Amino acid sequence: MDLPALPSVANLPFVESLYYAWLEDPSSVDEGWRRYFEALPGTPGAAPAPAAFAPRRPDGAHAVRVTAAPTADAAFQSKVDAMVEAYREFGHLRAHLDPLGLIHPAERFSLEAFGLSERDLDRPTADPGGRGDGTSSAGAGQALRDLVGRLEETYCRSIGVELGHIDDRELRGWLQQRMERTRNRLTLAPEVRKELYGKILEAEMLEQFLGTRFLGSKRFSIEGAEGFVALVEFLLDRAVGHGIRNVVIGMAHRGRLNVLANIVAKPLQDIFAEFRDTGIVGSGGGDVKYHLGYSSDRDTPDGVPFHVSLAFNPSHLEWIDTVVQGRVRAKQDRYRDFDRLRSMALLVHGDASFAGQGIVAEGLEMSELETYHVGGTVHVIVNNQVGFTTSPRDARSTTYCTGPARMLQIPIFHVNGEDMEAVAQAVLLATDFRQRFHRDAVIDLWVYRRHGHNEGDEPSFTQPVMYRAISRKPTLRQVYAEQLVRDGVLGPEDVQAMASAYRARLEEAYQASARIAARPSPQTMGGVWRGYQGGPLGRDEPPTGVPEPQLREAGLSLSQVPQGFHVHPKLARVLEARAEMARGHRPLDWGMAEALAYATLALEGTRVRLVGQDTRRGTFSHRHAVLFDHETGVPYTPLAHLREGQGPVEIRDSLLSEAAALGFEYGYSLDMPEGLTIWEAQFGDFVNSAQVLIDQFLSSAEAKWKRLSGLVLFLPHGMEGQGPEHSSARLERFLELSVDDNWRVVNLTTPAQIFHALRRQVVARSRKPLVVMTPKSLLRLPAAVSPLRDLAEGGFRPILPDEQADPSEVTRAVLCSGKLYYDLVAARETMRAGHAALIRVEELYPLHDEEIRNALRAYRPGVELVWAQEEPSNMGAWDYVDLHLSPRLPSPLTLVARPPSASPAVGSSSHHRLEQEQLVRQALGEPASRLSRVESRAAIQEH
Ligand SMILES: Cc1ncc(C[n+]2csc(CCOP(=O)(O)OP(=O)(O)O)c2C)c(N)n1
Ligand SMILES: [Mg+2]
Repeated sequence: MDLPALPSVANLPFVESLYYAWLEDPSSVDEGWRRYFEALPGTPGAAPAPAAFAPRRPDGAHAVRVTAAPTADAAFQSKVDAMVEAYREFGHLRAHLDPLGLIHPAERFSLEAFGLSERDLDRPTADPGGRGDGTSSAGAGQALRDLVGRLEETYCRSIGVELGHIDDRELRGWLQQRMERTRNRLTLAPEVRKELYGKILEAEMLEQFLGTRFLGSKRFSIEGAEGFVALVEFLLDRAVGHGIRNVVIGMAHRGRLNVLANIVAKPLQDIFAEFRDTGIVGSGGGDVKYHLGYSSDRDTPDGVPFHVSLAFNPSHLEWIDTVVQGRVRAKQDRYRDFDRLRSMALLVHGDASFAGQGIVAEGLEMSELETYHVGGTVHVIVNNQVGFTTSPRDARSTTYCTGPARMLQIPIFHVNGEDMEAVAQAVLLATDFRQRFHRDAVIDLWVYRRHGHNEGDEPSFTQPVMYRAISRKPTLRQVYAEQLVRDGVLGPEDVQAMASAYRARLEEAYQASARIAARPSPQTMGGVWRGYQGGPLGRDEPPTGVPEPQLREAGLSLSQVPQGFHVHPKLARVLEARAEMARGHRPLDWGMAEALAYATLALEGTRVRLVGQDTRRGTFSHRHAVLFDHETGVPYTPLAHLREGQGPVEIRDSLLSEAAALGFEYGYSLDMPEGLTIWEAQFGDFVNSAQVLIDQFLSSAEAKWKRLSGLVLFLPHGMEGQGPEHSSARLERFLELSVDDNWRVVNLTTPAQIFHALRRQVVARSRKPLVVMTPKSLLRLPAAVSPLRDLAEGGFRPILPDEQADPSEVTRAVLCSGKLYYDLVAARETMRAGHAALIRVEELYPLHDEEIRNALRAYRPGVELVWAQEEPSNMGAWDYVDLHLSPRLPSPLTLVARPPSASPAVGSSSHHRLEQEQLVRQALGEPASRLSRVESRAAIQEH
């Protein structure tokens, strides 16, 4: 008999009862259980005094621990055990975390609560670590009094640790042991204390310098949390010790300037020059100084450079999180760091943001998924106990601001930000935990905010009590200096000398900044970005065709599976069709052309990463990029097995998130310019869940931060009678944001076009995001196919002129984009409307007006011009086309569209069909019939 399930928290009582039954009479339990118990260490056959069962699963999932049947001493010990567990689980409530002393720790545990009393204090306790399960080390054989003292120190001093939510015993055991052995205290060497003090000093002095020299300028001071800068420094040192060679820091406003200057070594004079704000900003407009990123190399003992980047960020606080993680994943992939131990993300959060912004929870949920794994992220919350003017009681429902992190099997260290030894211990535990278990860890740094939210803000309007306490507090620099002098680490003259030296640096940089005439431009085109370009896009299309023999070979490998693989019967036909397409016996559909784009790029060595909801199969079942053995369920990705040495191909399903998921892929594209990185929405309608990524990053990163991205967005779009929420990717919004060649927006009609558009993303030297309105019904439309030849020749075609219409008959030229074209072609056929030419605008941005005019030259002058779209007239491309294309056409452009509407589509599919028929008739210039919800109006020609 197989075991019903491995022991887990859920079935522990059941397993224990079986165990005792087995001890009494081995034959009373099933054979499977018998074998299991017999195999346990220390329990050979006969009944031993059971200690504990070591964790049996390599992943450390729940192991069983069974204690002996109670005796007099055992009864005492079990009370002690209960007390130990209480300290481990609830000790954090009693920790002294608040440097302001306004939040009072909970009452001390009473011995009586555990059935113990003062009289027991000198009784020896058993070593909880002696159980052999490696889960405890609270102290060997010590008296209860000493044990309580040790637990108080470990769990209730300046570090409160949350472990109660971790049900994986290996993780818990490791953490407990690390903390209990050391009493959660780290003795720092004098040089380290001095180094930490140096950072605290720099943090405070920089803020004060900025505050006096640039009075009233916003800088989102870190004062009150100066220990944070020392924490980051200590963490980076620790990271170097672990062999980490890349850290990407993501953080919002608070303390960014300090991290820029004192951690990533952005030259002080450049920062000051930005404060002086003289001169005109360069192209794009740039961004405020506290949003800019910077990176630099640090020296390491082994001479291998250690690269630290602070990512740029928009004001939107936590939205940078998964962008940073995506960057780290790309670095890990590039350097083949598959253990994900040499590059690390450090995310710095605000207390209010961490609790309030849902993207945090999305990001945490991603952390253990193979698609998004980065080997664990260290999170630091600069918990100044306020968000702008909002107090914690209005900012969250959870006990701590770290509440969302409790869903993961990771430790949360709450630490008093004024106890530097405790801060260092928390950093040590967090980084060691990350390196050891490849999981996230959270440090909640309890500090305060010395001033208002920004420097012009008066905080005592809303937090009078807190600010009275703050005004009485000496700075951490003062407190720590006194401590170090008291401990003989520094002399008073050293303290003075360190301050003078930094003041001199500040002064010198300030003078130098006066000589900087132009605002420094961000340096972003180095490293892996060398050779790529942003700025204006040429209108010449690079050749992206691939010779037919190569297409054929790639196509045939796509239709093959390994020996013994059981293909789903329905997919066998799909694979056969693909083979026929590859042989040129049948034209290519969209799915095949898309797959060939990936395959040919991979064969050229390009890395391909495509992630989205249900992307492996494809929402519309067109892709089947990953096949599942019909018998075993084992997946197989033909694209990843084209030949030795090909570029890696990752096609993965995302978690059900748009915001965090898109952020991650965007981040990936920032560090993988040579790859093809694609994020796919389930339906384009859902992309607005990630609107911040579109507005703040994709469309404007080049303008603000000079950071390029070649990310592709697949957004299924088209009116197909599926109702208001399954019709529109809001093309109009992308077009509204289109300017200065900031990206490309396409709405394609043929398989060859997606093939070339995807290849162009890699083949071209320019890197711009590509927004693709992808098809739904076209995936299966027999007319929407391309011959293999079209993939072999030429490149992407922004405009597809009408190759069927007889120019001499044409009196009306209909410009359109996307799937409506096929409806128009079919109607033209049935209605014998040969007078209408159909010109497809495949790339809407950048606009190819010259090519459109060229296409129109085939027809007689004065031909009637129509823009036809299936979207309501207040949506789709019309406003954009009217504004940017109409003035560049030889005659007025008339609109045919659905009438303006608050929602993108009707909720009835038959109503949709009627509307569509009507729309098509009108576009072709046929009289409208009864039902006229379709709008036709002339655009006002401006010239
Ligand atoms: C998405 C978003 N909403 C609101 C704001 C405005 N805002 C900026 S900082 C802030 C408070 C943040 O508090 P917290 O996370 O605790 O960070 P702190 O400023 O205290 O360091 C708010 C509400 C913003 N920048 N972005
Ligand atoms: Mg805050």
